[in-house]
Amino acid sequence: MSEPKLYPIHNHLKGKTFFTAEKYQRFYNESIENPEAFWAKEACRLDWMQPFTKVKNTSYHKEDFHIRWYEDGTLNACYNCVDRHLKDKGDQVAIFWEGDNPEDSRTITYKELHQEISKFANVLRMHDVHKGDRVTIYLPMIPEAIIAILACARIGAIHSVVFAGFSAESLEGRIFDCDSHFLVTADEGVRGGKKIPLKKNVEEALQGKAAHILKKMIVVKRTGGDIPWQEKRDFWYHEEMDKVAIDCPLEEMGAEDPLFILYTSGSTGKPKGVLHTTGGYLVYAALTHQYVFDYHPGDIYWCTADIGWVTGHTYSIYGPLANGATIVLFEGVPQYPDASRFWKIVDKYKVTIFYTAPTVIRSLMREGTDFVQKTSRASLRILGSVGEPINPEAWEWYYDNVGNGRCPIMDTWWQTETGGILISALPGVTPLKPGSATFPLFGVKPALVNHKGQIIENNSEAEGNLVLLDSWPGQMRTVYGDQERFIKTYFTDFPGMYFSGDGARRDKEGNYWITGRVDDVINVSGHRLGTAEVESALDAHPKVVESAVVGFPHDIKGQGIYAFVTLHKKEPPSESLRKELIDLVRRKIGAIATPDRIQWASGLPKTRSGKIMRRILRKIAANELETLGDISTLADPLVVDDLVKNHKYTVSA
Ligand code: 6R9
Repeated sequence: MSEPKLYPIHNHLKGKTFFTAEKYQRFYNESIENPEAFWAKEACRLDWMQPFTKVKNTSYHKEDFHIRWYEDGTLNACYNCVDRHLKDKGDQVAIFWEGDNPEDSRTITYKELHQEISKFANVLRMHDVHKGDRVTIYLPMIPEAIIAILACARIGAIHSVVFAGFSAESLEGRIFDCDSHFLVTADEGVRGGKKIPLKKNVEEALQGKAAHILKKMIVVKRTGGDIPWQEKRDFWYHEEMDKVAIDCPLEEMGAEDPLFILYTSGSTGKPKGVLHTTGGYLVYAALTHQYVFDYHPGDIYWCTADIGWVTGHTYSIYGPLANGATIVLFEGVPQYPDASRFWKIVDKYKVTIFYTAPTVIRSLMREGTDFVQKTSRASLRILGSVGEPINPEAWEWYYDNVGNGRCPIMDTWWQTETGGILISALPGVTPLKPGSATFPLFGVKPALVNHKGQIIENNSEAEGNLVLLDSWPGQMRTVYGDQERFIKTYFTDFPGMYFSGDGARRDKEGNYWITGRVDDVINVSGHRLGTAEVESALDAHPKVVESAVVGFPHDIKGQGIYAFVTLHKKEPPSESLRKELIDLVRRKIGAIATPDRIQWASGLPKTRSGKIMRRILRKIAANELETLGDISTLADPLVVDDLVKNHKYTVSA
């Protein structure tokens, strides 16, 4: 591999950022040598009701497995994100909301946000929602989404946000899994000028096993479109908000009380309910938001992630609001009305910190630089990237065109499970290498291990499975309702360590380069999908015998979805069947899971013990037909000839 280009620290940032290289090193060493002292000090950034006396109490060992941070402290996350700012920042804008239509916007101050949250928290209580209850939130990117999330936090209810792009069936599974009696949705969402039938999806979700679980819902009127309605079960947001008082007392929460559940895909079975708790998560969210983005009062901060993903939780809501920031919340898409929309929003609100995903950058790159160049973007200071490895071409385009060569890019590596960023550059500290997430943050101890779980020598060049050797406060605590699955998924392949499921390389300076998932998870436009989920959707079609799904390199999405499908003998493949299968997957999971390619397969390559050899399928999907590797262990090696032949037709289809 050729040496990557190095981007030194910008002169204009020197002396102005929280950290210098020397200070980072000192802090990092302290955090590793004495985590107790480091995390005790850092927790003071929050307001606690009862101060904690214990800081870290964690063990990754099977016999005595536990993860607890600040366990005897109490606090309220909503208080920390809103109430405590009222004294000095009541009139400061908390949210600049920009609608899908450029003419729609709302400005909400901290004082107003506090009132709305308090009222909605009272609405929840009026409907019998209390501490520990699970509330499903299925909302588009409107202020009510943040209001609902923080209202749950205020009364100690556990929110489970379901991405508004997920289908009725995905929603049903998530309501069922966490036994959620209460839901908040909108009549319809609006994105790119199109309406999304949210309430209708909810109705459909309630046709099946979730029907007897969900008792009530609140509906925000966003478009006023026609929707199904059931008296006594469905309530309008605006009507309920008129019935309640403005004051809402806070629930005192233990640091280890659950804050939220967020479902994410793994390599096996149904999505897992990742559970985060209150104290450690919020300390970690606030710290990483402040340091990674060098956040200072006065910054206008915009993270484009949807609230349905973890980035939307930690870096659109909890982190920035805990730090008293002014945030931008955008309802729409980057290409509507045209491909300069993001940069127009940057200019309109004078955004200084901008955080997005590589797939967005690649899709805008395709539209050309004119759309960028016709805007100023002079306000920008720091750029961020998250969700998947950023390829150097996209990095350079982002850096040169969006940031005009003035703004460092923080390539941030983390996961739903980690709660916050673990590996990232820091402004003013790290020279940048396009495509590398660079160095670990404070308290984070990454290592690379071989397949036996042996650590590949520290601090030298290496490649292997990315693990973390010790706990950090933002770490997930369990899979909701399934502690065994939690331990099995993350702490069993390599005992005594947290296994991320990612592979990585470390260069001789110690920079980490994430190479992607090493399990059966694919990353489509920065969103995680388990191949097993897509397969089980395809297999549900009566004409399908079995299927195997793999990722393949995709110019815009990073990875595309390639499905090999075997039909019953008497069923001929057809264009209409291909469409039916695509529709089926969209209906069962959502549009993000749409297969890009479906290849008809007379058989799948299996070992004699019946295991599908995905390695071979990945090669075929990627069109690397010359390097299929050893196929002699297959039960029927001839299957491969057939697949290779058919691949040609699939790609040209
Ligand atoms: C935050 C988020 C996590 C997976 C993760 C990895 C990939 C995220 C990345 C990255 C390379 C980065 N990933 N950030 N890969 N460089 N900067 O995306 O959470 O949806 O749970 O996905 O995304 O593969 O394991 P989540």
